[in-house]
Amino acid sequence: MLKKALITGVTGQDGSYLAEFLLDKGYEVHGIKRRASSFNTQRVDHIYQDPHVDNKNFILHYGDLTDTSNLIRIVQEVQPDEIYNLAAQSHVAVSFESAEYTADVDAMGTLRILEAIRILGLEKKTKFYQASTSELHGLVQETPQSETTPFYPRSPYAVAKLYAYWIAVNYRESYGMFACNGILFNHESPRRGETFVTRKITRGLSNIAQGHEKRLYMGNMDALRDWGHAKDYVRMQWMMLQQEEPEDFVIATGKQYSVREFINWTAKELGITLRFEGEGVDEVAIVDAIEGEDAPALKVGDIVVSVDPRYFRPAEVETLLGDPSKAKEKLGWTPEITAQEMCTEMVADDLKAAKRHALLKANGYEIPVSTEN
Ligand code: NDP
Ligand code: GDR
Repeated sequence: MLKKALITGVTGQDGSYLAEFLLDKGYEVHGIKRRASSFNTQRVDHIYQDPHVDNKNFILHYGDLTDTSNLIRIVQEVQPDEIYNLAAQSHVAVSFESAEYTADVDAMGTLRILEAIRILGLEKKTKFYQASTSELHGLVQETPQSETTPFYPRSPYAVAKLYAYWIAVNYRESYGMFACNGILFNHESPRRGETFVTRKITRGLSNIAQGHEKRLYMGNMDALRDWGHAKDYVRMQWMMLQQEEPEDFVIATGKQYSVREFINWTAKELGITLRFEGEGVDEVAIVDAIEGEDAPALKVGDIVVSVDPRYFRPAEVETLLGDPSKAKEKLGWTPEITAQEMCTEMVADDLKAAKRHALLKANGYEIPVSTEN
C-alpha cells in the first residue's frame, strides 16, 4: 500500500517542494487548494496529473482552512498517514492589516485539522506536521534560538502561530497524537512569494536591470535573518514525521545576514556594484560600477534602491538566528544549500523572466509587469 500524505498549502512555496519530494518517495500525495478567480496552481502545474487518467498519485481537493466541514470531509476521504499543515496567511506585514483573518486561518485552522483527525478517530493513524516559525521568537530572549528558547511573538501572524504551536503540543500530550512542530527559520527559493524580502529584491533588481522598473522601495534594511533554502527545509519536514517519537525541532542554518547584504549579493549577480549613502529613511543605493551585459538599462550614478517607511512594521523582528544542533544530532539533518548559493539561483530565475519580458517588449508584445509589493 502506498503511503498517503495530505498537504494543506500545496500551492505555496513549501507545499510545492514537499509534494515533489513525497512523490519521489513513492507517496500518494493529496493537496488542498483554494478556489480563486484565476489559476493559482503555477507552483505545482509541472506535477499536475490529468484527473481523467487512472492511477493518479497527485490529487488536488478544493478546500479552505476556515471551513470545518470541508476539512473533515477531505480527511475522511483521504484517510492520510501524514498531514502536513503548511497553509497559512504567511505574510507578517499583511497580518497587521488582516489580523482576524490571520488568526482564523493560522490558529483556528490548525485546531480544525487536529479536531478533524480526532473526530474521525484517526489519532493513532495520522501523523501531523505543524509549520511553526522562528517568528515565535520575535523579540529574542536568547541568541541563538533553540527549541528551549522562550517565545515572544511580535505580530498577529506570530501570535496566531503561537496558538497553533501549543495546540499541536497539547493534542500530542492529551490524545497521544503524533504531532510535531518544525520551528523553521526563513527559507526561500525561486518559488518564494514575490512580496517576501528576498524575492522582492531578486525580482525587483532583475526588472530594474532590464528596464521594466525604476526603483526598489525597501523597509528596514538592517533586519537580520537566518536564510536557508526551501528544498532543504521540506526534507526535514518529512524526516520529523519518520521519528520513533514525536518531537519539535528548530530548522535553521546557524548563519545570519542583513537585508542590505542580500541586496548587495543580488546586485553582484547582476554585475552591479552598489554604494549605500545616507541614513534611516534617507538611505539610498547608487550604482557605482557595472560589469557584463545583464543590466543594459542602468548607468553609473543611478539610484536603484530607496527607503519607503510604508514597509516598516508596527513592531519589527530585528534579528533571528537559529541553532539547528538538535536536528543535526537526532536526525542527521544539515542544510546543503548556502544563502549565497540560493541567492544566485533566485537571481538567475528572475533575470531569465526579466529578459523574456524584454524580448516580448522588443517585439511589440508587452504585458504589464506587476510591481505590487
Ligand atoms: P506561502 O505563502 O508560499 O504558501 C501558503 C499556502 O497556504 C498557499 O498554498 C496558500 O494558498 C495557502 N493558504 C493560505 N490561506 C489559506 C486558507 N485560508 N485555506 C487554505 N489554504 C490557504 O508560504 P510558505 O510555503 O513559504 O510557508 C509554508 C508554511 O510554513 C506557512 O504556514 C508559513 O507560515 C510557514 N513558515 C514559512 C517559513 C518561510 O520562511 N517560508 C518559515 C516558517 C514557517 P494560495 O496559493 O491560494 O495563496
Ligand atoms: P519575515 O519575512 O517577516 O521574516 O517572515 P520577510 O521576507 O517578509 O521579511 C524579512 C525582513 O525583511 C524586512 N524588510 C522587508 N520585508 C518585506 N517583505 N518587504 C520589504 O520591502 C522589506 N524591507 C525590509 C522585514 O521588515 C523583515 O525584518 C517570513 C515568512 O515566510 C513567515 O511566514 C515565516 O514564518 C518567517 O519568514 C520565518
